[in-house]
Amino acid sequence: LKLQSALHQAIINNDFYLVYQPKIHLASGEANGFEALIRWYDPKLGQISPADFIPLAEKIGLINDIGLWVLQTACTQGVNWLTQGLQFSRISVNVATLQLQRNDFVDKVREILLTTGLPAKHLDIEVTESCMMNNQAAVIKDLKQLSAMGISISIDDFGTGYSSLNYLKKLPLDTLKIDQSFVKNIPFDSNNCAIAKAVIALGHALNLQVVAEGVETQQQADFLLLNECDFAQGYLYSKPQLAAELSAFLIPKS
Ligand code: G
Ligand code: G
Ligand code: MN
Ligand code: NA
Repeated sequence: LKLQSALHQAIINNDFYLVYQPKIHLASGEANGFEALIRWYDPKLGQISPADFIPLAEKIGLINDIGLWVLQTACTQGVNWLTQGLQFSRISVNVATLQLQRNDFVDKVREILLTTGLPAKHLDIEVTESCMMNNQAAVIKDLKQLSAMGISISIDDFGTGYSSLNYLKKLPLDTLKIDQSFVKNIPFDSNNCAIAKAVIALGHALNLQVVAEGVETQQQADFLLLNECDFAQGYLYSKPQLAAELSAFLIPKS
């Protein structure tokens, strides 16, 4: 309950901020895109993880406001980088299932792109398998509209959800993200090695790009590159950081 009222207050006070984690192209070592991740620092409660407050925000009906703030802030950051002549392919924004399932979601995204001025080709949205739990047809239709606008769609935490592989052929996906639980202890965990290889092959067979999450060691990166994974994200390259700290990963336009 304390957290609940603090969360209400945090929205009013605008106590959130975003950090960004680069996605590294394994073959070239260059940063490609960035995933935006929300952070909340409360003066009394300290740093609260989104793993704790995002589910709460979903439960108490605040996820839409928070999610739109994230989208707006990430798009504004993207425009700032472009204005400074800093290149990146896309900024990825996590979209909660309840936010995606609202019938005004596509309109809101379109509005935010218009008001911030971020070209749709610089935006990626990350959805989870749970987005297919209810209103499948409506979600598919919305994602197709977003895709037609030029936004790319990533499936996050792949393999951890409730779903069958059914949605992989139904959704207009561009990227598949291997959940970090399957990247852990590669190359020593033979089950994870087998799963990672299979997911990379599956993604490529479906013409999707594959991102591995939670890459912490060079050995993991070597294994992933050898097995033709396209991109990697993780502490080996960078923890999620404030935009101002990411200049090493942003290439000035020549
Ligand atoms: O960044 P971190 O590992 O602390 O994130 C914990 C969880 O919170 C992850 O599942 C991540 O996807 C989720 N998360 C982080 N930022 C956002 C956000 O802006 N929106 C949503 N819906 N989830 C987020
Ligand atoms: O659910 P999602 O994949 O969006 O969550 C990503 C989360 O993983 C973020 O909260 C981020 O802070 C965390 N993260 C990013 N890189 C690493 C890493 O190399 N190791 C671990 N353990 N967590 C990571
Ligand atoms: Mn994510
Ligand atoms: Na994940």
